[in-house]
Amino acid sequence: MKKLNLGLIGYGFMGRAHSNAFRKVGNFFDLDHEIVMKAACARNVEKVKAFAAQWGYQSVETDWRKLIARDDIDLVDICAPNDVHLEIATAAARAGKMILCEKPLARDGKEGAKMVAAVEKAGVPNMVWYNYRRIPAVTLAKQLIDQGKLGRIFHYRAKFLQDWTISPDLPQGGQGLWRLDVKVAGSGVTGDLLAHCIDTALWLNGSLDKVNAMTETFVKERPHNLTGKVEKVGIDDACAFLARFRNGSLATFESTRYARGHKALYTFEINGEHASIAWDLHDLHRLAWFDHRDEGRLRGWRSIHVTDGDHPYMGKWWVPGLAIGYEHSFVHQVADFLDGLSKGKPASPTFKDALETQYVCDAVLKSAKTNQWEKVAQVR
Ligand code: SOE
Repeated sequence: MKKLNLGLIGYGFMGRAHSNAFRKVGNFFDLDHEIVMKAACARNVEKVKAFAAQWGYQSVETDWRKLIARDDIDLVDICAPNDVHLEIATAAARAGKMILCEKPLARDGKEGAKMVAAVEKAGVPNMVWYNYRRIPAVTLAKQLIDQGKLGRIFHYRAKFLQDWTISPDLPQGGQGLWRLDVKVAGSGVTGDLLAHCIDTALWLNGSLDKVNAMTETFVKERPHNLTGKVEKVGIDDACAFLARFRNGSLATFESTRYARGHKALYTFEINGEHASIAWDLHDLHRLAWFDHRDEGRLRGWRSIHVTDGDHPYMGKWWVPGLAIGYEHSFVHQVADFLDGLSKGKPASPTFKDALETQYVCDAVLKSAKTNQWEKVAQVR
């Protein structure tokens, strides 16, 4: 086993999700590499020490530059807010580290392109955590599409609905709430939630050609946690857009944090010439499937319980019929990254793959301003 020393930056929600994956992956997947939880890094020394003790990191740093300068770190995982992704990734690439970066890659395409240039110049393995690709039911959807079982695809419909920012009393900025601060996040639901929908869509159905979007900011001002002042809200609270794929299929995407009753309702439905599929994060181990080629009397929507040994990733877990959940998508992503290292094949989405999502987000936000269809820039 080759040891791979990990340095993790940031200990919020994603720091925990990733750490859990790093700890578990070797127990369930047969790999040539072993992750060593070498160091956790965050500014607050007490908190990062507590985090390191809880998750089994051997040491702590309070300055990410020091972490990157360490010779005993091979792999840097960026779980810090979006506004520092570019700076950390560029420095880590220059230091020759492998880099994993939490989604979205950056605040916008410009930053994302610089990150791609940095990892390509350094020639370091890299990957972005768009974890939903690796929910077994979503991976099964990819297999079915790639095998041509849907035939020509006419429609793609996706939404990601939440309701946690409805209260006007909720502040913006600081730990946990930086997603509401445009300077840190780059955008609102577009970069945070639609980015997931776009990543899955590009993976399943290819590139998008153009988009036509509308956005809204329902609560215009919020107290800022860091300045203590009431400040203008710069993020999009909701966004909906129409799109055309390059393969000719039509798409609708919608996301909001104002859909009372919905906590993380990520769904997509794809309608093809022969068959349709639908998936729902709240019921993530199921894939809905309708096949027009079935015998007429028996034709109907099936709900496939994606928990059998021949379903993607499931042979590595329990016995058929026993479900896994959200956290396992992260375990699968680490497993694929490590497998890719052994085979010399990059695991997707690489920074370059994720730049395409960033360009779609840019076009969406531009279209919401211009009220016009906007072309999506191509990744070169
Ligand atoms: C926002 O609430 C959030 O945590 C996103 O940042 C994640 O990427 C998404 O998977 C769940 O919702």
